[in-house]
Amino acid sequence: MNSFSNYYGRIDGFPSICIGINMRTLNFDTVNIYSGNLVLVNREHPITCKNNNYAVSLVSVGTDYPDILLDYVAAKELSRIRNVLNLYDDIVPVSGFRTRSEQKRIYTDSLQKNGTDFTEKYVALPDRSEHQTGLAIDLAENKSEYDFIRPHFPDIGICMEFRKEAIHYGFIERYPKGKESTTGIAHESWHFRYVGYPHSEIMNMKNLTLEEYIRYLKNFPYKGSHLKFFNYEYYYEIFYISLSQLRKSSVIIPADVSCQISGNNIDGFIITLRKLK
Ligand code: DAL
Ligand code: ZN
Repeated sequence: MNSFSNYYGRIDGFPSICIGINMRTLNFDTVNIYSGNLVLVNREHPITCKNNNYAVSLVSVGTDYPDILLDYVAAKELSRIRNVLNLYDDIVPVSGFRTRSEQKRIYTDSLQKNGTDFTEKYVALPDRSEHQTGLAIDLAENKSEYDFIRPHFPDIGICMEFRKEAIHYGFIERYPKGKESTTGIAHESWHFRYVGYPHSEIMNMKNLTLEEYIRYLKNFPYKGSHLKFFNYEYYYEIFYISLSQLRKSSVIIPADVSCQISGNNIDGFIITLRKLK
């Protein structure tokens, strides 16, 4: 298995990659605050979407599962994990993208079948489910029947290998044990969320849920010190800019770095810069 986690870390002395001569200005469309890998979707922060469905580029997670859809980048990274671990049918996808009406049906059915306590713990309300973003996938160990709401995905064997490897490809276990009061959802060992790299790595190192990470990133504003990270290949620099700050100033970055912008679905954007070492 390819593991290079020993090379990861924060680098405090490393010069900012925002120092440069050739610069470019980033353009923001404020409606994009509701989309991107790092959108926080939970009880307090529902999805904002048009026509009842969230705008996302979906593909199936594999030819064997034409009905299970995921955001195309998340699907690509998922298939890279499956290749690296030589996963064939050991782990199977159970549920990916859901429309609002699918989420509503799952919620209502569960209320009838399992009652309120169970449903509130394990099923998000319509528009409060990150399955509607196409960035979440439920997986099961391939052992005969599986439960749709709580698939079996244990902390041992191939499932544990997947859990560890997924971090290197932008996925996090979204509802960890011990963080139920932060996420508002019970421990779900089977639910993975694509947040992108290196965010998955940083969240794992710092033991942060998405709720906590989105708050943490506010310590790294555009006009302040940025969050720095590297691996064997790239330097990364991450910062946050609020909508109100964006109205007052534009964001200027070096011309020679690659850049990803994600809304946080609350009040601003997270910018991730990447440069070859
Ligand atoms: N099971 C997760 C919380 C959902 O329904 O989105
Ligand atoms: Zn799920």
